[in-house]
Amino acid sequence: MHDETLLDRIVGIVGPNGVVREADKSAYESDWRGAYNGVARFVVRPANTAEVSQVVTLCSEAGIAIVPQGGNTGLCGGAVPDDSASQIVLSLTRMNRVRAVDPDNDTITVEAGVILKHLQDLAEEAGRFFPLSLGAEGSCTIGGNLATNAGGTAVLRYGNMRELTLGIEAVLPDGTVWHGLRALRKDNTGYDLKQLFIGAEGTLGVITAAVLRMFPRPKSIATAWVALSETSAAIRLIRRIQSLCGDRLTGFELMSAQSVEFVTRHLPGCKNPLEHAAPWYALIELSDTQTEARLGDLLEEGLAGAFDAGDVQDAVVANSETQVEALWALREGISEAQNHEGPSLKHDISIAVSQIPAFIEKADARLNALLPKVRLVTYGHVGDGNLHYNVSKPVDVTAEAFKEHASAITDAIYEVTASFDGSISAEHGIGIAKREAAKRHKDPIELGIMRALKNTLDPKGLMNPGKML
Ligand code: FAD
Ligand code: S2G
Ligand code: ZN
Repeated sequence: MHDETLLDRIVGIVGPNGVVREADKSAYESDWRGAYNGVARFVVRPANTAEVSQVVTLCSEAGIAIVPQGGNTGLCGGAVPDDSASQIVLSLTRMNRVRAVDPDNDTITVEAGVILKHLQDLAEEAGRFFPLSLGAEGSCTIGGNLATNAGGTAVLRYGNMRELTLGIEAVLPDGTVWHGLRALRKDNTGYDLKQLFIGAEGTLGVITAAVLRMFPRPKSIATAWVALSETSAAIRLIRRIQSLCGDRLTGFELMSAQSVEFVTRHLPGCKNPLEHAAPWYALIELSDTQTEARLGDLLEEGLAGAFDAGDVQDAVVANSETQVEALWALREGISEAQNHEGPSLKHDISIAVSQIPAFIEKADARLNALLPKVRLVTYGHVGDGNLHYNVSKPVDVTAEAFKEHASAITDAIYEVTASFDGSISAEHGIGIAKREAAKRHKDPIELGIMRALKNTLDPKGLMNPGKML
């Protein structure tokens, strides 16, 4: 179908405001880091599910591929078009309505284009809490959070998007609308179909809305920044705090000295609150629905025990909201700070929590043998067994030379991950970035089942082709 005809047909569905002008397309054609770039035939922004359905039907009949896009903060190149200028980027950002808020059912129903931070605020306005929290929450969307099964810093207590979702509405690759917005906690009538689309990265259909769980709002928190001598101390500390506080432990983030040093070097106002440097740091957060829950005392009791056991070298418990924010800024700033240090390689791996120290030891040894003085920016949601094992080039190595080592470095990290029966993607998905690695490391039977599902739901292969599978 010629561009003019196609454009006329699309404008006939979404109106002139529903198609991004040629001059403004570039923001939709590159990912957050500029690591993945493409050319969209058109960027289409439907306003509602009916328009999504009509555009998808039109594309299905015309054999035109679609790339669903939310906030475009994904880190695996899953939301950008290829460079054929044949694919339509379908941006869900205009679909940002709140369809229902039901505090008594503890659910909220929103459209895919709602920004995560806005959803957190909506839950708060309803006197409730929506726990998903990640560094990109100011621009990532609920549709993208679902499509990548996003995790973030509160998974330890609340789980990732799979656990936070009760129902979804989606447009299938042939344009059919699946009305799955059920607000039921129990529905044992066959396969749990919503879970097919959650984490599918837009390869099985376009998620247009979701029923999400809300939770009692925490009324007190306690946050500590802890200096650790070794990673095994971090694992012992998680269990110590959990034994003392149970599920009031809502966040436990581990950071290497290198990670923290990048942040204090590049992000103005970010300062390590502890006087003496340590090889590792942990950021620990407790929360409770009681206003006077003595969380600070509990945290101090746990840290004192760890100190006596030689696990903790030093610690500070935040004594103000400002200090809590400053500690989280140290943690959330790592991603951005690393960008200031030249080319980096990101690895979002997961292994059993107990294996974290052995993994780090083995992976560090492999990388130092591969490229001496490589800088290891190791941090992440260690309570979930999820490490962001990111690598920055050695100071005295050129970007080009570092790039020549890139695949050997990533292969080595994924081999070590596999030796611990781990996953090459804990929370960011596969996209383009990890497609080849997934072919090597995922169980072939699992890949076969995934391909069978993809061929059944998207026989023409028009939904986000080239991503994930
Ligand atoms: P996009 O990037 O637009 O799309 C991501 C994928 O979902 C693509 O494959 C796209 O095709 C698909 N998609 C998007 N919308 C839809 C839809 N409506 N229907 C079907 N498919 C769709 N992620 C974490 O899990 N945990 C973290 O802690 C975390 N921290 C981050 C920190 C920073 C600073 C940044 C930049 C990113 C971080 N991310 C993290 C990654 C990213 O924010 C998440 O993957 C997020 O869920 C992506 O949402 P998005 O709306 O930007 O999706
Ligand atoms: C985080 C961000 C991704 C990265 O900060 O938790 O998910 O590796 C990560 O920069
Ligand atoms: Zn993360």
